[in-house]
Amino acid sequence: MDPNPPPVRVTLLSMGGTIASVAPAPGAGVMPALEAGDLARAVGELDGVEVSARTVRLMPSASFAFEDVLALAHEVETALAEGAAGVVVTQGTDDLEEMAFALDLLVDDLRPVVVTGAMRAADAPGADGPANLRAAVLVAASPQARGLGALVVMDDEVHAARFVRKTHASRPSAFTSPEAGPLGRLIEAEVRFVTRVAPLSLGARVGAVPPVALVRCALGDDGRLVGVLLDQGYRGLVVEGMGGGHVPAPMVGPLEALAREVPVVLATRTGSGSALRHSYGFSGSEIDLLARGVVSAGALEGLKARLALALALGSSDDRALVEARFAAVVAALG
Ligand code: DAS
Repeated sequence: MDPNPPPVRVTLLSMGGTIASVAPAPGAGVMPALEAGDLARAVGELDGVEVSARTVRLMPSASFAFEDVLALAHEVETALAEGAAGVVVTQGTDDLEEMAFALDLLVDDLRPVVVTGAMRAADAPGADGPANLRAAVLVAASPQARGLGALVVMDDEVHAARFVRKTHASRPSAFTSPEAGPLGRLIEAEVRFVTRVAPLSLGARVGAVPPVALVRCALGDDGRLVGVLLDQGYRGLVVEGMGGGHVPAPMVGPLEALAREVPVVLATRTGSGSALRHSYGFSGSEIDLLARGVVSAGALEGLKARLALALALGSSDDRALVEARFAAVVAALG
């Protein structure tokens, strides 16, 4: 065995968010200000790991557009092509679960891509950013983290991008995987996995991503919003139905009309579990909607179903191919 193995190279790509935020003046609201190098310095030395840092964006995650998503995926691929053993992305936590899932679908590589952030600003007492980033670097450098798709590391837990959600507005433990639990944990700076998932990929290059709407249906909804989507330029819709995937009867007509023109996907608004396929037969039930050309999101929750559909639409103009790529992602989640 080599007594002095070369260091494991991890690339840190920073996008802004709370982990990079400080107050510009006493009492002012925090803003993204720290560069990737500042974040890397806060982590300190890690035995056997060499971190190189690059700032890609310095912005709140709520303002990311698909152009930012595709640019980040390109940066990740570049870092891997340059020989990194793994990549860590730091960003705001507001839509971190979406970015992580997009990277899962876009980056086709067995090496770990780990997304992290912070719930407390860099200048706050008990700031969680440095600890989260240190844990994320350890996971990105770990051979055990290979082949698991994109991962999210927060609060010493390792989550699969496909399952993780931000389920609290402010606690450092805001990230959970309601359906599956974390894949692993960090204990005494050691990465320990309790379960594994197979890698996931859209299997296609993605260009310009057209607008896809996400509509959560609610008691008394009459579907008038669905009726205007096409004129507003939307090229797909994910509807989060009640329970197993049910909508009020007046929404059925608008959904069927829209599904004749563009892909319409049915998810559940419950936050966990799968959209049903063959249990209920009333008007507005999942059986009724699927028979009218709506497509099931299966176990994909609304936000992730929207991403998968949007990226699939960005990969082709052929509707059948788009729906096949979307269905393959749904099938991979079981
Ligand atoms: N909510 C902040 C964060 O957790 C802001 C953001 O998402 O950019 O990072």
